[in-house]
Amino acid sequence: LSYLQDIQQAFVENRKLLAILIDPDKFDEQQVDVFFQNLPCEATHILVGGSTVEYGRTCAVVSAIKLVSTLPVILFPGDSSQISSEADALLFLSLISGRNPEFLIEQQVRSVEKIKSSDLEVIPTGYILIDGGRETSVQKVSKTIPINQKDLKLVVNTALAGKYLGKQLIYLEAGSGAEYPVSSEIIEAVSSTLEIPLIVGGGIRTQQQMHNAYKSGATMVVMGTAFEK
Ligand code: 1GP
Repeated sequence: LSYLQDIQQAFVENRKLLAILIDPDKFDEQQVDVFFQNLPCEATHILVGGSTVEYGRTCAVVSAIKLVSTLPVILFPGDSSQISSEADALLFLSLISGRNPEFLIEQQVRSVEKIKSSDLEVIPTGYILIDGGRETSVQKVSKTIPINQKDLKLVVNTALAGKYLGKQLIYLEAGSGAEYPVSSEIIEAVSSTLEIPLIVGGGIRTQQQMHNAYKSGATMVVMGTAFEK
């Protein structure tokens, strides 16, 4: 099975996935063993990426992870400089909630040469930024406005437009370190309309929040900040 097919199968079987997000700039490779010893046993994937990452850090961190872990490593790049051929797959993100061509198509075109010369599995992903109560770095760096949590219809229509464009996954993002995560209401509305796997992340810190996201229809929950400490 490809990495995407595995996620699609989890969606069909109602199996829940947990991705731990590693921001390469905040990760110490010397501590990689300790980090993995302390991961929850439910973790199924490692995501690597950040809004801005120092050049070369992504490759170094992915290589270090690969030495100690057999979990699939999926890139979650903030821009084209964060493509590492050492990873297994790539969330090929398009920030479809925003109107900044830089993150709708420019960075994607820039990353093509690196992707072509790698074995990375490319997973077309519609990335939707939703207001999580504070200005997060993805909002600052992308210079886009998150969709208000109250604007359910706009979130659903944006996700549907993503599906019609051929995105295989939709990522509902409140932003790393968000004050509150994407609401159950939004996750339910999108999952009942779309019937493709949903990734949900940003501001999820507790088991309760994680289970709420699953119950509402998320196939994969992403947690970053909660594990950085
Ligand atoms: C951010 O969705 C991820 O892109 C994870 O967010 O760091 O708040 O867990 P947190």
